[in-house]
Amino acid sequence: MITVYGDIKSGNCYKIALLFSQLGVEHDWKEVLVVNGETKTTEFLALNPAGQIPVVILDGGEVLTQSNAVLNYFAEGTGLMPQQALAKARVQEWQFYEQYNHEPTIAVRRFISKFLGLPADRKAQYDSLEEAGYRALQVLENRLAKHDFLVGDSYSVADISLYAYTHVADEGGFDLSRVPAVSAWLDRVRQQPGYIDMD
Ligand SMILES: N[C@@H](CCC(=O)N[C@@H](CS)C(=O)NCC(=O)O)C(=O)O
Repeated sequence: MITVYGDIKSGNCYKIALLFSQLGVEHDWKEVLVVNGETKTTEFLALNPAGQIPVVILDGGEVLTQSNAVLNYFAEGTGLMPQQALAKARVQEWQFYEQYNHEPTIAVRRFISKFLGLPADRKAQYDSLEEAGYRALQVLENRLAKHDFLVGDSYSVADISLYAYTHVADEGGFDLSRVPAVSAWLDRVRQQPGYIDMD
């Protein structure tokens, strides 16, 4: 049985829950909470020295980390991962963008606000990420104003990677009405077969 260590409220973990639901991958979900220090115990660090969720244990006992690597591993050979090399690279383009520009702004503001309760000593960081977060959303808006999905014409793991934190960006203080094409795409993702919510 595949085991996932994660917290469904974390976008990086939710990506995996969403993909597994859409592909019908049976798994055992073990809850691990960052705010309780559960990712920094000796036992957890033995699984993932980076001290982060999600962590996935494959059937054979191999440990797989990095949310987008997990998505790509399970999506390979399914309709959610294109077969052609350039289209696969396009999926990765979005995933690297997500991890370098989108997640560090949108997810971090959400974490500071929703999980830490916007403490005074994190307010400057929270404020400093606003402009870059809107820039990251605008890049999505530019693509989605002309296309229904991020890669090609159909739903793929690239959409899962970017949907995870975008759909809860309001919890990080972002006004999604400023990006109408993104909002319409969020609705399209919600209509995909096997879709599950974050909670
Ligand atoms: N690049 C990693 C990021 C994972 C990550 O940042 N996980 C967060 C929860 S969303 C975490 O475990 N944070 C605890 C920490 O960094 O100490 C991935 O995509 O899986």
